[in-house]
Amino acid sequence: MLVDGKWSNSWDPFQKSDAKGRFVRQTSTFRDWITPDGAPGPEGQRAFPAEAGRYHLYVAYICPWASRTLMARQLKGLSDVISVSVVDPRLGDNGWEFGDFPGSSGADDQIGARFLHQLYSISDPAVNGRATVPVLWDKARKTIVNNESADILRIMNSGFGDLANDVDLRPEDLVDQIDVLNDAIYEPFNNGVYKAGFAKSQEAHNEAVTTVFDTMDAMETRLSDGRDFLLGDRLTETDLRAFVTLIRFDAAYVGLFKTNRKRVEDYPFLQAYTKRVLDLPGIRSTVKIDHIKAGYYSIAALNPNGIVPNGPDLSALGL
Ligand SMILES: N[C@@H](CCC(=O)N[C@@H](CS)C(=O)NCC(=O)O)C(=O)O
Repeated sequence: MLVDGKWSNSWDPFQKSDAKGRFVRQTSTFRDWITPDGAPGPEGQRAFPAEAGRYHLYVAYICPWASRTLMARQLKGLSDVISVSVVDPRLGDNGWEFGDFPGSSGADDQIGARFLHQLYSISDPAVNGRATVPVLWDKARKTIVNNESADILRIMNSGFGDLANDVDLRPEDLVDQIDVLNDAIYEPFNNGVYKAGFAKSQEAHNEAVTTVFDTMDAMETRLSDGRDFLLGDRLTETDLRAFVTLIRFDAAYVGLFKTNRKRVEDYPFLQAYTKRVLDLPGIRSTVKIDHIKAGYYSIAALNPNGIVPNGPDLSALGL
């Protein structure tokens, strides 16, 4: 992690945990915004103007949070407006690295960084904390705009004006429902699988696994009335949030994080929903199962010998 802008090799590979052994995720550091004309963001955030070719997104295909920003970039028609770099899927002693794993982008073409943390310390020479993906980078000012995927999703949804299409992932009339359901999914499910996997006590693991499957059961029930998406017939940011965890579940979490009471494949409505979202235009390009497996199974704290399972068979999803 970064301490006063310097990379420290002694970062805790087991992630942070609280007194009861529960996994704790750190909060994001860079929270500026992008708006069509550079006027402040929706909550008064400092903002920079939308311009084609000015912003760059750093992602890892293994990371659900990075992947949801990649999905929004596709769905909003921003793939020619915002360029992308993909880091190697394996998180090493130096954090995320620009390397030559098949499907990664190779050398960094913005500042010639070897490691992602260099982008953080160039942006803030006194930065503290982990160097996480996704990162939304401003090529003009050579600095990070934002490293919080929830913000980046909203920036892409409404910050690029005419440079983006008019798909609305956060329609005004659904905002309240979106926020309620986002909360019902984030902690118990998106983060819940990590809490299950990185738990340092049986009690913390059991607690997390229960919230994971309670949330999956609730989503299955919600979808069983035949609706296409979680909030009805319109795709919203809530679907992107659910999808990124669902698509990793059988391939990685069931094995590595031990969330093996059931697989997504065992839930008929959730499985069909996962495929429906996967089949939306552009979305398959954001899902790389080889990166997901290589990345998660390289977490030495959970898998010391680094063995990557051969399966599972994901052909029902066309993967
Ligand atoms: N709040 C961040 C969390 C992102 C995050 O935790 N990314 C993970 C990968 S999934 C990461 O980069 N971890 C590197 C590390 O912890 O050192 C967001 O949603 O954008």
